[in-house]
Amino acid sequence: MGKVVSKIMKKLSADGPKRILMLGLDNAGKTTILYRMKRAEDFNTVPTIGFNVETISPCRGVSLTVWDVGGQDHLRTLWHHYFDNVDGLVFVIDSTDCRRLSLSKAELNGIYQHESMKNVPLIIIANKQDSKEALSAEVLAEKLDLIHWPNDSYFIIPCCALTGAGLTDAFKCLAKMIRKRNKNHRLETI
Ligand SMILES: Nc1nc2c(ncn2[C@@H]2O[C@H](COP(=O)(O)OP(=O)(O)OP(=O)(O)O)[C@@H](O)[C@H]2O)c(=O)[nH]1
Ligand SMILES: [Mg+2]
Repeated sequence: MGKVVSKIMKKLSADGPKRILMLGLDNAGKTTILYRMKRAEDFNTVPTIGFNVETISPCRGVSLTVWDVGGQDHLRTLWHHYFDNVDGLVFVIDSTDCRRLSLSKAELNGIYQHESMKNVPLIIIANKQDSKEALSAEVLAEKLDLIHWPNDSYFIIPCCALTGAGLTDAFKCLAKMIRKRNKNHRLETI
């Protein structure tokens, strides 16, 4: 069993870093997450025009190249240009932004309407949990109608990008989902 797992890990790292897309409305905290995961010392974010890209290693053997794309209204129409060869999606929600939850839901559903994004493993980061107004991951899951998504197709994880709480777990979970998907895919093609 151990041998099999290590073989898969080797194969994955041999394949090179996995391509991760990180999307979500403007001000959700995507760039803060990226640089917190990169363990940058001091950083201030400004609204992203275009994208930022960094490679992180949340767990041994798997590198993730994370594309953080700007989420302002006029930039969201460009998201589809990033949809090819995506191994995993991180969708970030500002858990205090109740007013725009239905917009987040529509954007998330819209992403999965694209053929190339169907079946891409999804992690939803319920960010800004340090704030008193933050909705819990359970409430967010309900408001985003995640109950209609297949059970093992996503995880929603409460995080705080300012402190980093929850972030490593979120990316590790995504790496695991990608590993599982690739393994199943390999078995199907045998
Ligand atoms: N309280 C709190 N504020 C956060 C957290 N994460 C990010 N922020 C703040 O939210 C604001 C927006 O963060 P960004 O990381 O720039 O947001 P973004 O999603 O990259 O936004 P766009 O680039 O416009 O798409 C900044 O002022 C961050 O300091 C968090 O976990 N808690
Ligand atoms: Mg940004």
